[in-house]
Amino acid sequence: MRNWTTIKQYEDILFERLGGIAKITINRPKVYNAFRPQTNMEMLDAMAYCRECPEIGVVILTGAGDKAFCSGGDQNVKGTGGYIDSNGVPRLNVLDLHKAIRSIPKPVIAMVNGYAIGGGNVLQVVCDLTIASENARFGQTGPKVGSFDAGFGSSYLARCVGQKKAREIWFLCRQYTAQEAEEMGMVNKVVPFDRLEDETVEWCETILKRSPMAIRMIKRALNAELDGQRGLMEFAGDATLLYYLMDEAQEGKNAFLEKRDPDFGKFPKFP
Ligand code: S0N
Repeated sequence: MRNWTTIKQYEDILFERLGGIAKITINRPKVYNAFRPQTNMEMLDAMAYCRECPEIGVVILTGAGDKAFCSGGDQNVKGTGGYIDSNGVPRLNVLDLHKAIRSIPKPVIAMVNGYAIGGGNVLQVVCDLTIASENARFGQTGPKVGSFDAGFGSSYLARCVGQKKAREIWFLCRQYTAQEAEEMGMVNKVVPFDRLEDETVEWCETILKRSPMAIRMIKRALNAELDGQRGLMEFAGDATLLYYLMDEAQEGKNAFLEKRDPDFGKFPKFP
């Protein structure tokens, strides 16, 4: 057992860290870690913390217990127009979580400890990497239970497993074993359940030894291809960040503050 420290208390999730690793655990085992609007709001809050905290370099997303990673939207609160939260407002705010996972410039690893079904499967698909235990089961249920995800749950799934397989997953709503999920490219690695956390932490520790800027740029590049103008904007934003780190950009600012013409001539003009 590792000594995780609680970062913040929530009702639906656990939020902990171990050095540079943050772990967000959906903690609703009675409903197989299905999410309600509040669950997503809490995960968004935790993701915002992970983004802002300079010591955190990688985020693990998992579910409590040994039955489920996440079984998608909580069917008990599914109403007309979305999942109904405590003030009666229908929401589909898991989509905001998908955007946060894509956008955070740090790797997010799904640690799949059981069923990843419906919106739960979409959640692991959206993560940068997936490590699953042998008991994990994957699948979409939308066309069976009256929902669908035409966002990353379709387009990015197809990038991972191919168009034909993605159509099979959505049209037939079957379940797939962890091994099948690995073979089709939806999972990076499958390990015995009692190895799951150790294996995931080892992957995190390896990532933490790598260059954070290089990781950030490669995540942006891999996202940009699918994310259109938004992906390009985030990639471009990081190009600006790199430029701001250069003496050349400092010269422009310094010249303005010193009320003189900038001397950009001294900077190299690379081929
Ligand atoms: C996970 C399954 C396969 C497990 O089956 P098993 O082992 O037979 O256990 P059960 O007895 O069925 O379940 C155990 C207990 O857990 C409760 N429960 C399970 N899943 C849910 C759930 N999603 N909501 C509420 N409760 C759940 C059971 O009721 C049971 O409780 P008790 O013991 O009290 O009876 C099996 O449980 C299963 O198939 N679950 C349902 C999976 C599902 O269909 N999920 C919803 C799919 N839809 C979405 O997720 C939509 C998501 C969404 O919001 C969205 C919207 C727009 C764009 C994108 C998305 C998106 O997809 O992300």
